[in-house]
Amino acid sequence: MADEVVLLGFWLSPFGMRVRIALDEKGIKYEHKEENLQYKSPLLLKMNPVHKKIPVLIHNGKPICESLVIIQYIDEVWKDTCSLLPSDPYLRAQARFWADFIDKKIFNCGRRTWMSKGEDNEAAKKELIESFKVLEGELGEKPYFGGENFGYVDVSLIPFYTWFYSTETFGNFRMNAECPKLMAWAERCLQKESVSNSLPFQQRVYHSFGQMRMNFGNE
Ligand code: GS8
Repeated sequence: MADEVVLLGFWLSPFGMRVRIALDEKGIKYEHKEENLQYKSPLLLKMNPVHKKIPVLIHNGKPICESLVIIQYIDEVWKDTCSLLPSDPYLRAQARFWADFIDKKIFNCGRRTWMSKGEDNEAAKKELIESFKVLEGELGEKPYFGGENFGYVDVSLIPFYTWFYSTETFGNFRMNAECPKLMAWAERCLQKESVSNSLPFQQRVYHSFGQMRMNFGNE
């Protein structure tokens, strides 16, 4: 029986983009259901009753929640195609460590940078650039975080490329000047169809973030 794969997502979510990229990398056919996060569907509330958040992958009727957990699940279930995580246990642990760093640092500092103003904005921007530089150190001279092949850490980080224009504009800095290696890595990732097909345009994201800033009274 063919697998039934459904993804509950939202176009602006970097976490949903991770799952789309992983599914595309593996060549898995799936149905994407766009959620309205203001009015969550009964299906989302049923499939993720704990956090009530997207993304949720529904595989043959069973839900898997949390983007990093979902990517690991996809990698374990569809093993015959490319591997996203390395097979060596130590390297797997390292890959998980960096994905966790991305969630804790890049997501949080990035959000604070495009959301805030004044002193908060300066502090968030500083921490964001420092975190990007840490990632540049980890990347080193490798084409991808996992080495020669696009893998788990790349999938975890590349959706934040869609935030670059917003963080640069609201944070008043230039990614090219601060983190040239990371920019080159991002351009490399964008050559992959799995990535370019899954990421919305930076300007569209910027427009949405601008509206959120207004709603929070930061404009
Ligand atoms: C984060 C998912 C998330 O924040 C993951 O999957 O990795 N740690 C989780 N989802 C957001 C949309 S993206 O900002 C969401 O569903 N928000 C709805 C809500 O908070 O009500």
